[in-house]
Amino acid sequence: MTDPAPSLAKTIARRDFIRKAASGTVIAAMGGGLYTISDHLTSEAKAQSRADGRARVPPGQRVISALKPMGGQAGDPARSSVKIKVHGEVERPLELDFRELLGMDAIDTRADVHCVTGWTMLDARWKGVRVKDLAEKAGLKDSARHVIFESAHGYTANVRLDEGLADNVMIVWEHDGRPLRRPHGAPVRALVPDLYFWKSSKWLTGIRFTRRDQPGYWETRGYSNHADPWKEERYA
Ligand SMILES: Nc1nc2c(c(=O)[nH]1)N[C@H]1C(S)=C(S)[C@@H](COP(=O)(O)O)O[C@H]1N2
Ligand SMILES: [Mo]
Repeated sequence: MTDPAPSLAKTIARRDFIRKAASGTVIAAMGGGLYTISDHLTSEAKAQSRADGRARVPPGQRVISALKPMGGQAGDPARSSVKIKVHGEVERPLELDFRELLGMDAIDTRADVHCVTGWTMLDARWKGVRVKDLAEKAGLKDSARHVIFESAHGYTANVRLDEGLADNVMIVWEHDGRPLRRPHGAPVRALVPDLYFWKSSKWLTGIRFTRRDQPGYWETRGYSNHADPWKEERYA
């Protein structure tokens, strides 16, 4: 999918969003950005369902106009220092630099994401590779049961293996046709769209497959171990 004028398309989309947002709109300026939460668009999207039959908007969520940077301790921003480890329960552990990632078949796709604080971003565009393909390349062992995303400064997020190998689970380096920005996890982050967004580790350094579950940063701080937005698994 190539977008001839991503910034223009984005401007139009933003204008359209704000026009349609009409009443019931909250404008919040944060980190220099403008985020519009729309009750109107939320109810519009709530009437939709996904291909898998689930509601387009999980319960308790409201639609926002752009990804909101939610913070965290950033890692090294240089693409030249990227080394993504794929390790643990695999036959052939990998250490992929940025060139090697680009050499794989990249996927350009759209996915909705859901933050536990209550915002949902619809149709966010992402480019990267599937965790499933990385697992296959590394020779995933039958003993693997969980996926642990590892990030700079010790942040981790745990995902059940079957959910980590879903088609829409990726590691990504572009958002909306542009290199991921640093607050959003550049150079490379995880993307697990169907679980609350804290599972999508930013500033990614590794993917570890394990036999045993290993609750991560937020999971050991009172948040749900599973984090299914449709079941509102927010807190443990
Ligand atoms: N390494 C790392 N990844 C992280 C976090 C973090 O603090 N550190 N925060 C998580 C949380 S709580 C959320 S909601 C999303 C926010 O992503 P965004 O800032 O791109 O919106 O990133 C997740 N990934
Ligand atoms: Mo979050």
